[in-house]
Amino acid sequence: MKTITGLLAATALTAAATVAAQAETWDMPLAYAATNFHSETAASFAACVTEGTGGELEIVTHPSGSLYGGAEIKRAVTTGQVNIGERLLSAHQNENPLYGIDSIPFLVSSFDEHEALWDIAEPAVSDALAEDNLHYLYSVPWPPQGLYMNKAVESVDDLAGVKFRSYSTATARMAELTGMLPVQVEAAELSQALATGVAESFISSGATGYDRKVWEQLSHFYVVDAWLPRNAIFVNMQAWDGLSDETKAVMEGCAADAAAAGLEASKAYTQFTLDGLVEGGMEVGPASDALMGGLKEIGETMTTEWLETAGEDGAAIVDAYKGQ
Ligand code: PCA
Repeated sequence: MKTITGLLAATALTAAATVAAQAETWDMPLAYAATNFHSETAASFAACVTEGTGGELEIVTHPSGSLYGGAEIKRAVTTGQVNIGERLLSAHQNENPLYGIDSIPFLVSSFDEHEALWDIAEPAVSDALAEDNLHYLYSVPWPPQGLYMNKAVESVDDLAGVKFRSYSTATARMAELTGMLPVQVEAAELSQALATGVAESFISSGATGYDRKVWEQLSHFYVVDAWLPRNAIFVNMQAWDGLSDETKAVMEGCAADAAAAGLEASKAYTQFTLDGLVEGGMEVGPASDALMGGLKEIGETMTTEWLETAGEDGAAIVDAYKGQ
């Protein structure tokens, strides 16, 4: 009798311990504002996983760089300080040129072109992330990138000496080649950088200008469609390997839904935010032929530089895309 009671008690304890060990919470740092479509997509993804696992794995998002700033998120997930996060990949092009495949100037200018390139590039980028101890889950593009200024600009000559906020290797390089003065600033600190005069110009989507209400400091947005960079969501590799097959399947399903919903949200946010810039008082319109010509020339230099650093693997992706 004693033995049976003891056995039952032990079993109950083990069961309780198993439940306790299984119910986990993962913090998920995000760099962008809670109301941005990327953050909203990530919040839906997190809720989907929490619900799909019956609460065994709860994912809690932390937008606006409140847990880790954009620049720290990738390393925090690689090293396991957090198990999951979202990051703009092209900010890490200096670590691996493949992270900048989405920022080769004027290679793609529309969502459809961008998705065609990404379909080809995604497996290689996923492998690159695996080398950095990250399991790639999904990614979502930003709308096409245009030029924000505090004055009218007719040609690249007008850009000389302008203080420029960069967010990636490509944006910094473009600034250098146009004679601007780049300073790397996360979107979460963009309003402050503009208000204090640290920056007076930047390249980004209508989305980020809208999120940060940049009409308070800037006057012009030139539709340049230079590229569409992506935010990727990834999991620390050991954390991923430690999940049950059921949880992995839930995550993959939620990731596929999030990728599709995020793409649609990005498309919808494009015109909505350009309209918002106009409502805020900015002039939104195409760049002059002279400005576009100058930027495209610089884009060719940057394309050559990218191909040189990315080697055969990179060239194969670009060739496959162009050959379609
Ligand atoms: N917004 C992000 C990156 C690209 C974009 O459209 C930013 O400006 O930080």
